[in-house]
Amino acid sequence: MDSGSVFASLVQAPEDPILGVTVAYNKDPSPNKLNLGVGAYRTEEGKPLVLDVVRRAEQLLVNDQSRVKEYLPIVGLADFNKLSAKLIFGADSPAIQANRVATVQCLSGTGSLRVGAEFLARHYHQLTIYIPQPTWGNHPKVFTLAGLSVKTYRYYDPATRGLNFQGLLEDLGAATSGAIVLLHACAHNPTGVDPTLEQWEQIRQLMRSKGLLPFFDSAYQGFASGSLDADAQPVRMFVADGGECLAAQSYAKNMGLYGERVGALSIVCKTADVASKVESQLKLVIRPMYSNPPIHGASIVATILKDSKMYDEWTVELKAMADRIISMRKQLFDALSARGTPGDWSHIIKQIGMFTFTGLNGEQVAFMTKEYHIYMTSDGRISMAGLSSKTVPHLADAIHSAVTRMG
Ligand code: IK2
Repeated sequence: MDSGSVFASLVQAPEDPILGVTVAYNKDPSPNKLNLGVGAYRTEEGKPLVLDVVRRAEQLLVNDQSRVKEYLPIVGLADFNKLSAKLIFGADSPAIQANRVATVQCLSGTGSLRVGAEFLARHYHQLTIYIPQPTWGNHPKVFTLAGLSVKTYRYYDPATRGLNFQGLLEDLGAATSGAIVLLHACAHNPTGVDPTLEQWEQIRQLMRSKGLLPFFDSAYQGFASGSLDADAQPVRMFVADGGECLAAQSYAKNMGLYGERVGALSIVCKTADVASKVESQLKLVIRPMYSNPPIHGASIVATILKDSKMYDEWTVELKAMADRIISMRKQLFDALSARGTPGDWSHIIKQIGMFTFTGLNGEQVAFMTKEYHIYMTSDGRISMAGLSSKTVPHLADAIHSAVTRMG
């Protein structure tokens, strides 16, 4: 009984649409259950993966007796910040060379987006941010709570299961001049559909001509193509033109550091003087929010990024994760073809990154969960990284059954 509690009038809040899938999965006693909800990498054996290079970096850190547990500065670990900027903007980035980039360590991708949004709400003249339709479910909440006003631009075309490029250009073309635009740097979540480099170039020209401010969300660098440099190309195109932009980076997926909460926010400015002022204001955003960021995850990342041998090892392990996901796409596509499942499933092999946006509707998803114990978000997104050769047939059976019985 909660009567007498000062919180008695509270209503039970719903579970998060993505993380709530894992909560439901954990409660299911079925031995055949499969969690394809949250975007978290699993091995062929269905186990979470800690990269070998991460284990080695941690060992080095533990063995180093000179290391202490003092507070980091408000902006985080200096080495980590420099190396993170290099990772996304490129080692030879003119913006870095000219000290025009302010980088602060934040709590993974989400924290970087939130700090960036709070900064913009305080200091940018336009409070409107355009986000793609659809997008990662947390985006509108992060931006709204930071004080920005969220609008959407067309992105995905359900008919082609590809990019609605015309719609995107029209919506950004009609956007309020100076507005902020959230762009997924690569491996768009949830659709797995990215613009081509030629399309990125058109987006860049349009945005610069209207003075729209790009805010890149880079949660999957290396996961789209398997190459860290190739996946950063869209961001680097925007930096190369000398204009300003923001970028939020996460090491959750590409280094498998999910629970370490390690990421960075960079703001590329026109001059070093402005970048220095921006950094000083970012500190005022961060200090009352969480004071300063945690030390362990950032130390792992810095250890790996500054040692060329460890960096190379990381790229090999990252490519192996990306390749396993690509092979899951092929296996699922082949399994559906073998079953003669009605419909065109070629988008499974065309889409990139961690997710396939299957096109299954909410009813079909609910059926698959009830009858096959397969857990996924109700928008029909499946995390390909949660799949293995052993579980592909079970998923293909479930999709086949859902489509033929509830099509
Ligand atoms: N931005 C995007 C586009 C993301 O996909 C994520 C991670 N989402 O993962 C959960 C899921 O969709 O299944 C983030 C930002 C933030 O990730 P983090 O804060 O873990 O770095």
